[in-house]
Amino acid sequence: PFLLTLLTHDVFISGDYWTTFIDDTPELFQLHMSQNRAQKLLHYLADMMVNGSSIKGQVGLPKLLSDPIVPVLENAPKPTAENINQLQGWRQVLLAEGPEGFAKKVRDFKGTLVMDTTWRDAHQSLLATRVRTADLAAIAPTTAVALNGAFALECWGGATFDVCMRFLHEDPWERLRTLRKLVPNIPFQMLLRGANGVAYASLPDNAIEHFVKQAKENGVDIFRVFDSLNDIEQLSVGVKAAKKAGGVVEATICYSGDMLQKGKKYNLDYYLELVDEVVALGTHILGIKDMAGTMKPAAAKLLVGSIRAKYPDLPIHVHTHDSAGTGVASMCEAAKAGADVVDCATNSMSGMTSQPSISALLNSLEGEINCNLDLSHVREIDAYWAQIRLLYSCFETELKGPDPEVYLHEIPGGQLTNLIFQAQQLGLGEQWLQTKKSYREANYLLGDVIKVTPTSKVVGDLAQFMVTNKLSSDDVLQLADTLDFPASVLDFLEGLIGQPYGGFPEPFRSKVLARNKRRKLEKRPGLYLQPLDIDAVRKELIEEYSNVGLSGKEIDETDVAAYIMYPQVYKDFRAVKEQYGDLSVLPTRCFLAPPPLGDELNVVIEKGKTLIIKPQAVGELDTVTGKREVYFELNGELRKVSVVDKN
Ligand code: 3PY
Ligand code: ZN
Repeated sequence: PFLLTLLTHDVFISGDYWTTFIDDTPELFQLHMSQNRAQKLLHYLADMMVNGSSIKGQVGLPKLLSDPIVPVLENAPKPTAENINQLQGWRQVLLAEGPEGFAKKVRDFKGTLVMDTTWRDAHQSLLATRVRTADLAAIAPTTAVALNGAFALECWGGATFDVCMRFLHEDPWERLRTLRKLVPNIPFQMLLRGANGVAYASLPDNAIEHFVKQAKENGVDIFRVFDSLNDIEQLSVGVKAAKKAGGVVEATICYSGDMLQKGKKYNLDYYLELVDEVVALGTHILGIKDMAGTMKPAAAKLLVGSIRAKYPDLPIHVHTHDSAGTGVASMCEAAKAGADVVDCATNSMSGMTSQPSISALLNSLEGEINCNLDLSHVREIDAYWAQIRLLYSCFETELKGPDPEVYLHEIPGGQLTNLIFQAQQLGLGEQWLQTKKSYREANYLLGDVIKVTPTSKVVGDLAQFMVTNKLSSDDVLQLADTLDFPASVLDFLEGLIGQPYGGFPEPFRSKVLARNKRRKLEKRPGLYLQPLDIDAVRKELIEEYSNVGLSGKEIDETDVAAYIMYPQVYKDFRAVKEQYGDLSVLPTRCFLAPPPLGDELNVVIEKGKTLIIKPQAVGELDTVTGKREVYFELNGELRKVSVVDKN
């Protein structure tokens, strides 16, 4: 219909159309754009109706068949933009006082504040990071009201950046901007992997600086910066970038193993010395990151208490995972020992490999420590997350209870879920038991390293290599100069992830590197990288994408940063966008699963523009073309899309 309208339009027929036509008749082009967008969305739905969902890691269909309902808070202002803009949360303190003043006020607060990790770590740990922006945005205004007293919402960084583009076909920057507008009162925290940014390996320092600057400008307030080896040189790259961007810096030490056990490499002395180095970097807040959940309550008390005694003015923020089931107890001990902030997740997204439950923590501390939150509001917003958990049930791992073996294998929460998921997919219970055992052995083969992204991947890859090839620890040592180790193991041994505490394992390292003709880096990897020519990257992207199709968006600095972090993922993301348009507008149930025939979907493609889509029928297979026609009603008109049947 567009072409016909266009061809019969007077101006077009007169021939004098090219430069002025778009300006003078914007309604025609807008119509074309919406029709084009609608057609692309129909294509996505049709493809799913014929071929099923193609989202990686998805097993089965969502258990929630309707759109989730946002609860109404009792005894609270309505979550309108006007009301929310009047709220005075910790973000207002930050905006008024700046990072130093903010940190001081946090330290001066009489009680322990809470950071809610639901929007990042909780779904990264439980649902393979698959929660979409639309589902976060829907609860954001109510959260702004309910959690006004929270220290922060962790909502970005870690795996969310990569997964957003790669599997959800969404722009992570758009997520950040969207949420920021909806929540002006609670600080946003992101997880930054030090010199790796949000990637898995070091980037040139100027690329990290550029990325962090965009993150700050688009809505991140607090940067939790860690390094997977607690390598202070690596850590300082992220710390400097966050400071330069004007963010609150939370330089973080990673806690590994159970320091209460005698003879452990990572003991109290190790952590206290590390804290001295972190403090010397000039951090605003100290983070303690217990990514595997191996920090027992007594360890939390000892570690936090010792740091508190040494640094009375330093704000301390503690993070854990509940894999062993002791998360609430550990956070309570941390709070009592002087932590200023502890991490929790909304109840329906807590426990096991995620953070401890927020209500459990608040109830445990009730009467003793003020956490600045209203328990009933915390409970009320969780009703939403109970539905979200069902909506994303197709990414669940069957975890039935705490795993005390975490004290032995020390697998970080998110990775534990992934590894169990993989073993479940293969249906091999025996294999899972073996993986846990090999993971433990792999850790010691590599020198007992801190395990968190990306070192956790190195240990995991070596463990899976050992399981697949039926190798014991002794076999690996003896055959070190004959085995073809996974690439990540070679990268680690080369020094591409940084320098481990206590050095690399020898003679294992030398043997493996010699066989693979790899270097031995003695300094942080960034020092071997040339600064990135960011202007050249920008130019390249503008040439490639600026004018792609009518849905092409102008390249901005966040695209440049995304491309630098994940070049191929960014390109694939643009290609999907070109093919299907902006998929983030689809409700999750029909993003993840084909809509039932006769269903009515209301899809808001932009403010004031809603598409009413009714899937009508799927046609017979055309054996010549291998395609099927799929029929829809779109805003009352019949539409047909033809897709290849891949089955
Ligand atoms: C990440 O780096 O994604 C993590 O969550 C580390 O714990
Ligand atoms: Zn975590």
